[in-house]
Amino acid sequence: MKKAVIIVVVVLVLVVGVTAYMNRGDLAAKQESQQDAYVIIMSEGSEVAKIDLEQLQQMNVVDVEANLKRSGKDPEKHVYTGVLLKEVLEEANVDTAGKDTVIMKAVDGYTSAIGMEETLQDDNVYLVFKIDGEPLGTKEEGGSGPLQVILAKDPFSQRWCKFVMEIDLQ
Ligand SMILES: Nc1nc2c(c(=O)[nH]1)N[C@H]1C(S)=C(S)[C@@H](COP(=O)(O)O)O[C@H]1N2
Ligand SMILES: [Mo]
Repeated sequence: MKKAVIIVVVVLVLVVGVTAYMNRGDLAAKQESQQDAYVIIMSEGSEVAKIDLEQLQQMNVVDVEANLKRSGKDPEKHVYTGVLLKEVLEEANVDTAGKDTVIMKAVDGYTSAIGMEETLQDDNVYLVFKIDGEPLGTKEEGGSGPLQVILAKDPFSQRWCKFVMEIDLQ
């Protein structure tokens, strides 16, 4: 009986240790994605591209006006600077055929989803890096970047993804 208890305790300690060790890697990767300002593009669970701020700045960069609607506050109009997500996917040679959802994951654990149809619209979903002409700033700096996904046509902004880290096509 005593032996069984010891075995259980040892197994639990190992599980906790291994989980902590694995999360440590995750955490390092998260911090790196924010420091180096890049987003990983996944397609059905595997990485297909990695886009950093420098590459993004070489693409078709545009200014877009959008409403930031925070809960309990009046909508605020801001000008965001970035690239249409559709064009980012094209530039990165990511195949969108047969995919119907775009899942975005952020460094704070926030996840939001947008339909592929919306994503393929010409003036709606953007991967942005500036607000009103200034860098978005990181989470630590009280910002919403370095990279963020916005939906310009959405009157609410809860599906926007601040501190975006991963974009997963499914
Ligand atoms: N990563 C991340 N993105 C996010 C959120 C969040 O908590 N984390 N909140 C969402 C909500 S509810 C809103 S209204 C907008 C603006 O959030 P803010 O008021 O925190 O700036 O961002 C959206 N995107
Ligand atoms: Mo919100």
